[in-house]
Amino acid sequence: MAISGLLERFKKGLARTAQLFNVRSWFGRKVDQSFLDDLESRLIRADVGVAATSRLIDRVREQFADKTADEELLTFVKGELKGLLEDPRPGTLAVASKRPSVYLIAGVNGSGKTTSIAKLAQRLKDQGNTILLGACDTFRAAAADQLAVWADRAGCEIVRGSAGADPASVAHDACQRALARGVDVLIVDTAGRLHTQSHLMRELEKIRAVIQRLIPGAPHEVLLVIDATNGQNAIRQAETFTKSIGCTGAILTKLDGTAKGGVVVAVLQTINLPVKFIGIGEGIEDLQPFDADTFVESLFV
Ligand SMILES: Nc1nc2c(ncn2[C@@H]2O[C@H](COP(=O)(O)OP(=O)(O)OP(=O)(O)O)[C@@H](O)[C@H]2O)c(=O)[nH]1
Ligand SMILES: [Mg+2]
Repeated sequence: MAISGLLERFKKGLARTAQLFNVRSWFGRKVDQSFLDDLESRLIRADVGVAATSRLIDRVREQFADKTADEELLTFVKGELKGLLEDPRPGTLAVASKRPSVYLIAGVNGSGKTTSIAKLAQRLKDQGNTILLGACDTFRAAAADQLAVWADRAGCEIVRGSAGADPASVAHDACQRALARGVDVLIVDTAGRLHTQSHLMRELEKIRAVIQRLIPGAPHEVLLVIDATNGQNAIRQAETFTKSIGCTGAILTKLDGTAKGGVVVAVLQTINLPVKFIGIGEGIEDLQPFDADTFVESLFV
């Protein structure tokens, strides 16, 4: 996608958070305590997180105290936010040296796992990969059906078990099928679970262990799907998931439905998880690779 097209898509998806960052309306104001309080409250409401917010406010105070807010201040704030989002790890998905690359997807109920998998499958297929989906959400009968509809649309195969089957056994079958078919990518869907449900967290660890045993080096990514509308609560959930199954990255969904887009900063700063993709709408095109520059630019319109 052309850069300007991507920026437009980000802008549209992030419009609700951007409302909080309408800095141009502050141009001409004196950078005094009331200005800093205002900026601070906006950053907090956008769920940037307390630690990152107070650091940013201190930096603005140092540089701009008693000056007049202008384009220079805007550039400074953008630069600081980009700095907070800087990450040496690649924003792209790890690719196995030997097929298949396996991506395990986890997260709390309704966070957007299955639809994000559909969007991801379509994206990877469009890039020329063959894809197999593993429907390890055997908790709800409808879950595998939902994934099957998406698999059909994207034209990829799916491995599913009977309702109530052991999800790890479905993961086992999916890995074997992926190896037998020589597909490029296996994406494994799992049932939503609360981070506090320890037996369900253990089930996830078992799925992971099965994948690891059958395919050396796998899973190549363990992606935590986080509903951005949960803001700071999502951070606490993410910490537990990361401890339990060693997440390698996050997919932050539903950014279009919230003003809490700053949670991207918190995910990176608090749980040190790179944001690989963001969901900015319900359409198949609305899962986009995260790009810190484009993200920050779209918050200041
Ligand atoms: N607006 C918006 N809606 C989204 C986004 N991602 C997912 N959704 C919606 O969120 C709802 C739940 O999505 P699912 O993919 O079923 O969530 P899930 O995590 O698989 O749910 P469980 O399997 O029940 O835990 C659906 O209505 C999706 O369309 C997004 O980026 N933006
Ligand atoms: Mg699901």
